[in-house]
Amino acid sequence: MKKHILAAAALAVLLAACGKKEEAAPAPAPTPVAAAPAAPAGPVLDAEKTLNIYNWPDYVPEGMIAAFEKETGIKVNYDTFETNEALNAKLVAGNTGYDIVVPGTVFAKGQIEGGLMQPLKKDQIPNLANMDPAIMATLTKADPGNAHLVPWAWGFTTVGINKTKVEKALGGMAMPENAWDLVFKPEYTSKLKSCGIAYLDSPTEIIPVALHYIGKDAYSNDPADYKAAGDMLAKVRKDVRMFSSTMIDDIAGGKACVAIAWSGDVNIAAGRAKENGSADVIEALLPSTGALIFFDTMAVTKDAKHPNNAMAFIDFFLRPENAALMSNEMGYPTGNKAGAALVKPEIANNKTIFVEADYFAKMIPPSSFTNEAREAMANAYNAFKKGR
Ligand code: SPD
Repeated sequence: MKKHILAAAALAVLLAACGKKEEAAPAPAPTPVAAAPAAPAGPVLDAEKTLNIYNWPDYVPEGMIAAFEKETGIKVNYDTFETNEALNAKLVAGNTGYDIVVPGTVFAKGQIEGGLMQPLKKDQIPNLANMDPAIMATLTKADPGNAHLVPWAWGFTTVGINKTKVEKALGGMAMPENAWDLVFKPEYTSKLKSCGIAYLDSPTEIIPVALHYIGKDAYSNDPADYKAAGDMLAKVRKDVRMFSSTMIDDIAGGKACVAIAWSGDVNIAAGRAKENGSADVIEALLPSTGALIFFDTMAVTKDAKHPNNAMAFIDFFLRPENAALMSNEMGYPTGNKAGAALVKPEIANNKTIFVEADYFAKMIPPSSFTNEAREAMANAYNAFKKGR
């Protein structure tokens, strides 16, 4: 394009020169050469070429951070945390040293209200335009005006199984209609304990699914409901082999045959088991009463030392090809509409990644808990875990 403009300008000068010779007229004013369009401005970056990111494990495609570093010259320090509780404790303590963190919206709402995050500089994130407006509208419940949060991915908390091992352990007993029975109903857990039942090790992961199972609001803020959930959980406590922070490897490596786990992590475990030579079928189930949706979101901490580098990374991640890569490699759906269009057909058509509309309608959307409720929930969870 630039070449064409310059060529046209040169041609105009040449024609003007030719005309002057033929007509011997007074020299015309020199034809102005069209100015070349300004090169597009690069991203605004901080003087210190560093970016500190704190994210969940197994969530970033291989090579993505290196590609950002190569393009921008920014050195990324990338650390991981296993639970929302762990991230929240760091944020509340302050001076995290992190620029970008990736809380679930269940916690992010309180973190925004507590002034722990800074508003996005949206003019530095043009790729926000690629996001699915429906998802962004959903996020306004946690983040009015979409001022602070940008989705990394979404997914759901569900039951993951090693089908091969579960069928064997059930020994002819049919699979339940509601997959939550596999982890909450003594009739099933008493059989499945032989091949390993694993729960995510976090109060805000287990109590909400337990509440949902007993027919209560998964996001109840009422401690009496946690007591009811605790009573139900107590009946299966002896059958639970582990509370896991390394669920992918625990499923893939055969320590657990059934788990309360995150959808994409079960898909990663399936791939990892295959890579390790296992022929077992591992899958994320879609419980008949619904699974719990979560949104994990990028946010810039209030005391981020490299806020502009953070905005540049967010914009980089929101490029359609990068959002698609996240879904393709990590097995979680992207909330990036332009990116979703580039997802590989085998991922786009996997109903445990991009769930179908009729199942989506059954799923439980995220909400949030008060600080007091979270404390009561942690007490109920710890008592359950200790078997008291
Ligand atoms: N491997 C990535 C796991 C991300 C899980 N985030 C889940 C938050 C659910 N509340």
